[in-house]
Amino acid sequence: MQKLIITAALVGAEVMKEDTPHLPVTADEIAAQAEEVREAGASIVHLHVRDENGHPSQDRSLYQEAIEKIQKRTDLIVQVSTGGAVGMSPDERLQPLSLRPEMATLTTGTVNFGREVFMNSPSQLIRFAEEFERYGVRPEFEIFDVGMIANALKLVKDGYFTGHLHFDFVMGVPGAIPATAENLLHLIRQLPEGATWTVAGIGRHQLPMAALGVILGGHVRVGLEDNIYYRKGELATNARLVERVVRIAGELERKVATPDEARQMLHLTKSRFY
Ligand code: KMH
Ligand code: ZN
Repeated sequence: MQKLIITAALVGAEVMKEDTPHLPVTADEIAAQAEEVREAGASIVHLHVRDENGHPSQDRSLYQEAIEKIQKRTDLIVQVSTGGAVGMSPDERLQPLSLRPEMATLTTGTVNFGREVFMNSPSQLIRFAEEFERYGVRPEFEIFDVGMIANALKLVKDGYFTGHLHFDFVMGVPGAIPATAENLLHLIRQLPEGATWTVAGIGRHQLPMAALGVILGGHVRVGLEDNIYYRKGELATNARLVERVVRIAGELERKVATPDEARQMLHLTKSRFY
């Protein structure tokens, strides 16, 4: 099996400081936790940012500040979000792409998201794909439901993306694909030869889906964006969530990738802009 790539989703757009004091919201807090998860074994940081009130934002300069601080302290792959928060406009969501980050997420379909709808219409997908092409940013396709894989492969067929393909299965969002082993196997079977995948379980599904990712030869995403608990009733920190995945991988004799090893596996070119 390939070495395990661990992504730390440190912040997200839904969890607030009131939910957990461990959530990093300022650029300094984000960079400090990036350093902690790097030490714990993560090789990618999935990045959202917050404004001065702690609210989700896709502001280009806030991303720039956070990325510069992360890159001063770590060699992590920085993967910015183009998902942002539900209700944000495409223009708002696309802002961090112009920073030419090493990687960015691209959700390839519309999905119910709790009580709301996460909009990614077909015409919007083309607009997003054109912006990825324009800035030369490598995508991680965010797959919240099975049809989104076909949508991603259509963008590939239409020539928007070439080269290595990497997918993240986000499983267990209320309204989207349930986090079960059967569903994970079904998602994996849809992928083209040579593609890589990560699994991100939401809430209490984070731990079992991470274990399945390790066992099945995929990669794993954990972090407070997806789950704030270490176990029932006990709040987690980003570092502890990563440390636990490293321990599971160790018991199963799966080695953990460094950021540079992950770059090779995902065919990325290192980009640092400070
Ligand atoms: N916050 C969700 C609506 C991504 O980062 O690309 C979208 C999301 C996916 O978190
Ligand atoms: Zn995200």
